[in-house]
Amino acid sequence: MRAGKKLAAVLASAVATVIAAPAQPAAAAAYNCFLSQNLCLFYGTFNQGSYVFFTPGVNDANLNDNTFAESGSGQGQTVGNNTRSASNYNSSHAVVLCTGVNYSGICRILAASDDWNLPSDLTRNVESFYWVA
Ligand SMILES: [Ca+2]
Repeated sequence: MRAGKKLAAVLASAVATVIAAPAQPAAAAAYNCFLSQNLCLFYGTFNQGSYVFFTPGVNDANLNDNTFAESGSGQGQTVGNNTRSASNYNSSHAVVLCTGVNYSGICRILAASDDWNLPSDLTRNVESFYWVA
C-alpha cells in the first residue's frame, strides 16, 4: 500500500509537470511534433530552433507567407527559403517538399515517420509542400 501511494504521488507529480510544461518550447515541440501525426518544419538543423507544424492532409502551396511561430532561434522568420530540417511524424503519409511555390521546382519525398536535415538542394530553399494521399 505504501509503495502504491508513493507511486501514485510520483505519477501525480509527473502529470503536473506535463500540464505545466506547455510554456516550455521543448514541451510545445513535443506536443505539436513528436506526439502528433503532424509535419514539422524547423528553422534550425537537427529539428532545433523555432518551428511550424502542419496537420495531416493540409497542404501549403506557398510557405513564403508562413512564419516560424514557436519560441527558439529563427522565431518570426519566414518559413519559405528558411527551413533547414523537417520531421514527418505521420505514420502513414509521406510529404513532398518543393523548392518553388505551387509544388514546382525540385521536389523530394520525405517518407512517413522520417526526418531530415534537408538535402543541399532543399535546405533554405523549400517554398511549398503537399501530403501524399
Ligand atoms: Ca502558406
